[in-house]
Amino acid sequence: MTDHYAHWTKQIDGARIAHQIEQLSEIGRTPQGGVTRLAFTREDAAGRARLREWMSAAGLQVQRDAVGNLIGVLRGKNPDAPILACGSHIDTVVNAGKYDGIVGMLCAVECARVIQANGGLNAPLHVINFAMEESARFGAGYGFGSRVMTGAEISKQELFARDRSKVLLARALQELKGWETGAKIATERTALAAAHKDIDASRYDWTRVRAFLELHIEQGPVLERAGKPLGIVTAVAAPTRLQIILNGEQNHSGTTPMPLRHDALAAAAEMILAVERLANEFAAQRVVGTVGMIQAEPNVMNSIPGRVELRVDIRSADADAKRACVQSITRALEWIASKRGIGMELETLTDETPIAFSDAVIQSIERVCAAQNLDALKMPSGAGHDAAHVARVAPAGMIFIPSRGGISHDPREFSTPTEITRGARVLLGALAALDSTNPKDPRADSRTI
Ligand code: HGY
Ligand code: MN
Ligand code: MN
Repeated sequence: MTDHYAHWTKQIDGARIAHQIEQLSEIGRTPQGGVTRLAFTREDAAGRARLREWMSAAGLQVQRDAVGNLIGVLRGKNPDAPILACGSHIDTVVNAGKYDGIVGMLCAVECARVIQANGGLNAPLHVINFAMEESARFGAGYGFGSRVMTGAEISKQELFARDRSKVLLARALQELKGWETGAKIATERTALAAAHKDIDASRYDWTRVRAFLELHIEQGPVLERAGKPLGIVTAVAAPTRLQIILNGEQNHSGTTPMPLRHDALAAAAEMILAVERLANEFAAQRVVGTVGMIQAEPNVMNSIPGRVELRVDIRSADADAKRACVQSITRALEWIASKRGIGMELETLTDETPIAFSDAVIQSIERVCAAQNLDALKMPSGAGHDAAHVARVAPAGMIFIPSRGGISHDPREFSTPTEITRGARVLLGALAALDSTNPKDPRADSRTI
């Protein structure tokens, strides 16, 4: 198969991308060698400032929407042609690796640089850095910036979410905006109204977009175990996230006989094991269940814990299996709470539907992989990505590169410069292929499962 775009893709400068990854990873470096650049913090602002410099240097006209999404624009030869878009995120979880989101974002900028150096595409190119992709700071749904851009409802409960320092999400949004634009920072009291106004102002018109592509590290072991150099993502698992508050009875740990106890932490322990057991029962449908957060009060050695808060993350690309598993888990938690005489408040923080990517975009990526003699594997994504939110409103697709040992959200996260450069070349090839006027319009078939 002829690689019509080889003259472009060989201009991808892998060394530049590798250098930028290292530079970005210095911002928010942790003692363990990881990176913590939580969304809307000073570290995030510093990382975004560095990214903006690279986007401008690549020839992109960078705009910032009111919630902080950065949109770099490269004019096309035909300004009225449907837009091609690509991008990812650069905010991180706590003590993260240096590749999650960052690889896709920097490779998108490098593609823009090569495209600009070669006179541009027929279509306008939009390179997007989505704000707050990670839910690590405020613990609700992931992909805040992409949900805002794609018109998803942002609940008051999410805007009122607080981080560990009790900062309101709505206020953190205003702080970043104040640092980056000089706008007056809203007070906590006025932050909610200001946030709603900024959200409404940040809806992006995806009807102008022909296709959106995101390159990302796999964050799992599938490609490495299959010995494949690349993944073409078919679907993205979606999370259902629960907040569980357990109200037992705080008491003296030395004087309270065992039969008289209502120990909220012991109940939580039984519930955590129930989540693991029941998720395992749906493992064949690739359901996963995790209790990643726990807070016990008063959290001292000689008091029986009276109150515990848990956060549960249940995911699958199979909507029916996920629903059945969530129902089983909910019943099990209710039974445990009742058996132990513990009060339980269960709140659904987010309940998203898995999505399938556009067949036309998947086929474009497949053709590019074949032209570049790459044996790619079609696979679902267990992790959530901004592209999953975009796929609800426009034809979208994703390209994966392998993660060493399948590790992610950890300082050991690693992909080689060769794998990263290979991913950038496929991303560039797919943008060029989608730019030509002849393929079937990808808008025809985006759908959810
Ligand atoms: O949670 C996720 O799947 C992603 O890392 N935001
Ligand atoms: Mn992540
Ligand atoms: Mn990511």
